[in-house]
Formats: sequence, C-alpha cells, structure tokens
Amino acid sequence: MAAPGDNFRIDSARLWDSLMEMAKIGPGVAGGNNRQTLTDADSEGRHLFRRWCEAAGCKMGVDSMGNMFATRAGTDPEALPVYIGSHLDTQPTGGRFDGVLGVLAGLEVVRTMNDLGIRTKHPLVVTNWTNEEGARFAPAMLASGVFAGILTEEYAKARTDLDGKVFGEELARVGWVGEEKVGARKMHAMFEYHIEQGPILEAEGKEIGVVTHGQGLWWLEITLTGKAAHTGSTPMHMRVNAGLGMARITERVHQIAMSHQPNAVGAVGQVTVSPNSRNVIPGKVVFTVDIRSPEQAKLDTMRAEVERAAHAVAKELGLGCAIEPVGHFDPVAFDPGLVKVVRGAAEKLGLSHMDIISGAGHDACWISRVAPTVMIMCPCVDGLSHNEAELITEDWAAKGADVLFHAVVETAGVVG
Ligand code: HGY
Ligand code: MN
Ligand code: MN
Repeated sequence: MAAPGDNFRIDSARLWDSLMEMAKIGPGVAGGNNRQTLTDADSEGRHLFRRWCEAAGCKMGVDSMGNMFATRAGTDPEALPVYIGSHLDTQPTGGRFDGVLGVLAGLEVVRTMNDLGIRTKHPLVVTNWTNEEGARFAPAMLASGVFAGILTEEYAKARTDLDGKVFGEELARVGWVGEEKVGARKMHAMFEYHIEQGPILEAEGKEIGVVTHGQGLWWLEITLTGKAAHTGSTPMHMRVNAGLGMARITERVHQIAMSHQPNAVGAVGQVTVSPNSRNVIPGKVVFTVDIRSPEQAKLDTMRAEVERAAHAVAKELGLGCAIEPVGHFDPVAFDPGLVKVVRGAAEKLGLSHMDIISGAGHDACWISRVAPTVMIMCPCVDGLSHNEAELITEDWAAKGADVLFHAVVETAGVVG
C-alpha cells in the first residue's frame, strides 16, 4: 500500500534542461565539456548555479576553498543539515554529466520540494565541491579533502598546474574565495548522486546503483631523468632514454594490475616529456601512475610492486628515478544506515537496483570521514566517462534523482 508521497517524482524535463543549460558553459571540442576548475568557464558555471539556487529560495554560502553551499531552511534551525553534493568542474575532455548530475539533481530536489510545499525538519544544503577532478590541480577531491581535514588548506592552495599557475591565486582571480572557514560546517548526512562511469549497471540492466563502497587509489608521480641527445647521430648503446623508461614502466603498471584481477586497475594518464622534440631523445619524463582496488592489501601491494618495477627499469637504463605520491585514499565503506535508506527508496519506487562499489573516486569518499555519507548511481552508455561522448538517458537521470529525492526526504524528515 503506497504511503502519502510515495508517488512524488522530480521534474525530469526541468532537470534535463538544467543539465543541458550548464553544458553550454565551457564546451568541449566534441560535444562534451572542458570546464576545468578555477577557469573562467568554471566561474561562469558557478554563477549560474548560484542564480538558480537563489531563485529556488536558497541562501548561498562559500568557504575559503570555494566550496559552495546552497541552504534551504528546515523547520528546526538546530538540526544539522542534510547535504547533497558533487562537483561542477570537468576533465579537459570531460562529459556533460560527471559531477554535474549530482549537483543539479540536488537543486532539483529543492525545486521539487518547493513545488510540493514540503517542509523538512533538517535544512538541506546543495553543494558544489571545488576541484573534484584533480585534472588541472592534483590531487583529485582536493577541496573536499581539505573540508574533511585530510589535506591542509595551505597544501591545497600551493598546488600548481602544468603552466605553473597556483591554486590559491587562481581561486582569488576568479573571485571564489569565500568567507566561511573550510570544514567548519557539520552535517547530519551527505548524499552524492553520480553516473557510474563504468559498464556494470547498464550491462546488468539495473536502473540504480546502491553504492556500498568506494575503491581506494594511489597516484604516483614518477620523474625519470636521462640525457637529451640527437635521435639520429647518437648510437643506441650510448643513449640514456627517459622516454623508453616511461614506456617500459607503463607496460609494467598494466601487467601489475592484470596480475591482481578481478578488482584492480592501473594506468599511466598524464605524461610530460622534455624537451618533447621530434629529433631529441627524451632527457626527462614526468608521468602519473593511477592504481586502484577496493581491497586495501591489494592496493598497497600494487603500490610496492610499481615502485620496485620503476626503480628496476631506471637502473637497467641508467636513469635517475624519483617517485612522489600525489594522491591517495583508502577504500571507503559508506554509511550502512544510509545505504539501507537508498535501497529502500529504490524498492519503494519499483526501480531495478544492485549494490555496487564505485570505481571512480568522489568527494563522498572524503566526506564519509566526517559525516554519514552514501552515493547513488545511474547507468551510463557503454560505461564511458572522462570522454566527451559520455552519455546518459533522461530517464536514467530522473530515476536516480527520484531515489535521491525520497532518500533525502526520509533523512531530513518531513514536517506538517
Ligand atoms: O579520479 C577519479 O576517480 C575522479 O573522477 N576524480
Ligand atoms: Mn565525478
Ligand atoms: Mn570525474
């Protein structure tokens, strides 16, 4: 027997329109987005989000890391808020839904509550976390990591991009240094709704992912130092080729991940070759290894194996080798009580669902250290993400937002 409100649904067309409107800001070259953190495009997207939130009656707060918090008042000002957050920044060749779906679905929950005249005991706070992607300024989940007390604000603001721009200066340049002390806010709960960014839900024909865990991650930045020399006149036995070293280590990273199947991954994503000239043997290569697993022991073993392999290759080729961890978080278990609420919402709505472990990292992984946190996922086409062709259907987007709506209503408590 349906209880009052069980038939409430968000406004699917309004959510989709907002996603398409936001996607016009910081367009990519192939239909996706390039709205990297603390660029003018990121700032333009933030202003649009602020306008939408204020039009929905929310009060916007911003902290010293640029994290944005749009508050819809509850009936009990003493009650800690329920947060609904994700990120508006994208990869350089990002999709239109990674992160954005979670922020705008949070706004849609507020808009739907306004439409239905729903009042909640706990306030709601729709959140945009600064620099989730870590593409421009490593590591990923930078501002949520500072909020959770894992990273210091000083470390974060000193991070530089490949052009040498400094995070703290860019945050000031775009005008998003807020008044609030980062991390001062306390939470009753936090929800993050996100596309899966993997193929499981679509392959299994499930509409909802109930995210029980997030896998852990290491980002290791490896610097190989050889000798730049002429590619034509330098005999092979006299070369000290940093590019060859990077290639061999890239292959070893792949082999190490494959040796830890079924749930380990590894790749090299970012490579800076110098002098990066067609007819010069690379004298120096700086590259980032990304390894992940939901199992702590496996993750730590892979890190040790990658470091051993890198030093062995460097020794073989006579290269200098320095390894710096530039990103890390352990596998995370989300709040079992909230996982149950999300699963119950999917069941109440009659949506097919399955428990899933998040392959990607998310702000929720850090926030779970300071508040009960859970994630909800919707499928994405071919599991493709961090690619401009990233795609979801309006139906998938709406069904996940309906689960978010019902889970938030249950957690925030409806009054009157
Ligand atoms: O790297 C990640 O997993 C996230 O997309 N930033
Ligand atoms: Mn994301
Ligand atoms: Mn991402």
